[in-house]
Amino acid sequence: MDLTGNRAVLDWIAEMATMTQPDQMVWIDGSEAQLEAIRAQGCSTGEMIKLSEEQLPGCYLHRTAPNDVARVEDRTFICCSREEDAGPTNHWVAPAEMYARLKALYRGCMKGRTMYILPYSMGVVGSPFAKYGIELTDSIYVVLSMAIMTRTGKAVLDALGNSSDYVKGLHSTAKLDPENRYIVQFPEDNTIMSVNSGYGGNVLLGKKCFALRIASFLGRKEGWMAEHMLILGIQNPAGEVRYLAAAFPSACGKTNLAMLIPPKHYAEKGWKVWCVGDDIAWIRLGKDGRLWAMNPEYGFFGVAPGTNAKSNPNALAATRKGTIFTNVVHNLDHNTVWWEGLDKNPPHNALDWQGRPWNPDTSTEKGAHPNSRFTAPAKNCPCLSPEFENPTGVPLSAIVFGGRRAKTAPLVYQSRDWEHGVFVGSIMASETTAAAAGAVGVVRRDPMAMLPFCGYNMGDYWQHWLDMGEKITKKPKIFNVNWFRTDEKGNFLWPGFGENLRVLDWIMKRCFDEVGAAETPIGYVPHPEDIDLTGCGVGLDTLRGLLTVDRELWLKEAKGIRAFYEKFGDKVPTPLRAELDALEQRLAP
Ligand code: OXD
Ligand code: MN
Repeated sequence: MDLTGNRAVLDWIAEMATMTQPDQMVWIDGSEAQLEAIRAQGCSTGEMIKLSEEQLPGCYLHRTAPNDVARVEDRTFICCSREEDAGPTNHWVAPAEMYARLKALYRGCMKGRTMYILPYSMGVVGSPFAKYGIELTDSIYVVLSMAIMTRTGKAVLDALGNSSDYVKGLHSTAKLDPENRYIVQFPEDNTIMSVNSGYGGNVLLGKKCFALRIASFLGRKEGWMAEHMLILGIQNPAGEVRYLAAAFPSACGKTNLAMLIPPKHYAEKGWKVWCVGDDIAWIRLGKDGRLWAMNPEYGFFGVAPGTNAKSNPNALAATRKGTIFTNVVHNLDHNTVWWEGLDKNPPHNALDWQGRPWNPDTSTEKGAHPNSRFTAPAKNCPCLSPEFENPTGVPLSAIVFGGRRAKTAPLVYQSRDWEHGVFVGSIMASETTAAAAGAVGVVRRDPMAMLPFCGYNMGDYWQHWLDMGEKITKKPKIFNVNWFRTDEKGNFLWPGFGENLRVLDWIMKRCFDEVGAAETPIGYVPHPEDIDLTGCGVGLDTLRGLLTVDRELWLKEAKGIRAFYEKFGDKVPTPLRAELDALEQRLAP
């Protein structure tokens, strides 16, 4: 029986079913009983493996095809009518041509399969900030993962009513053919089409496809922002909680920062840190003139390797129940999971991420895929903010950008004002590490960490940031952090992890005019004595070194920025070009 009488919804589903020809269609109502039946169904085919109910209650293991283990940026498209609206950093094909290409791939692809109809909400159902989507999929893994990552079920359809304001998503694993894998956003049609993949980032359509690519497009149109940012609440000993949102490129410790554990010295004084979100922030202008951020998701899709009781005990705790693990090691003795960096006791009776016998002593390959993942309910996280379900989100005092730079960026600096802050976000960059394929130390620009996620021209996106700035009367202050400065031998100078709270403490004090700063050509840096170093093992001299701004390096950096901006031609907003000129002038000897 249909779960809605909404004509627009029913007509679209009928059209998709005519194209894909599923054997049967199942509406996901969001009930635990239905999800449990689907889990059992997944286990009966081997798609899901039930893990030890004693050690990992309600947890499952899933494996993707070996050729399908990550997001595929070269097969991800923004299909709007005009190519220039997608911009030079997105792949583009004219919508009609792409629809035709996809139609050929979808035709009959669900024969012999079930089409699941999954209504979901990004944000609290019924909130004025929430947006709704329906994902049609032939994958049980997708249904069960979306039920963790989003608020799912009939309540969403009830809230949608007869409105046609929802995002249409069609996903099929089809033949898992990498040559015909497509992740396509049609922002002008509120439509997402994903085919030939089963990997989370490509198929959990609420996440990157909707909550960033489509939502960033909608945000520009409607006057709000969809950002690739964590949201964090920092509670000081007075009990006051101040919030920030932060964007980092991958491999910069974003999830760890989102669930930071205060160092002993801070914990003893009564500091607490609350996670509102680990990946995506929808940010709106409140009636009070402040920016308000909410996390549209309901779970965490985190990288497993390296997650352990020391690096991120909160993330680990979140994975101890109701979690789906993908592409990790299966410990056959205990029917549990393991990954590199979990602990020093790899299982000896085990299967690797591809389901092959694996022995840590003799296998030359890693047991878990480096991009193996967990899909965990946010509610499991011990430091989840009490404001997580607040329909309007939390007020932002600071916006933080970051990257991995060995020498150039200081530990922290504050932008001069909003426009300069937008400039700082637009020049975000990380140096490649040995962990990724390719040359080490190459600077990759990733403005606002949105390069693969901006649903329109990046130049227009920067302009949107500037336009928002015009409207915000109580602007958050904008900062840049770099936890990764090294000495001559390549050793990290800053301990990172929980100790980063010392920097966030300074950032918050700046936002409330509680501390001074020193002006440099790139912005304001702390007076070293204003960062509390008690018990972190870093001396004042090292901190001084961490805060230096090397003019030569920055002049070189400015050249790199100029070359990067060239890509966007006259789409680069004039105020950002002016910021670059002004930076060069301030750096001039
Ligand atoms: C993610 C990503 O998976 O940014 O969150 O790639
Ligand atoms: Mn992300």
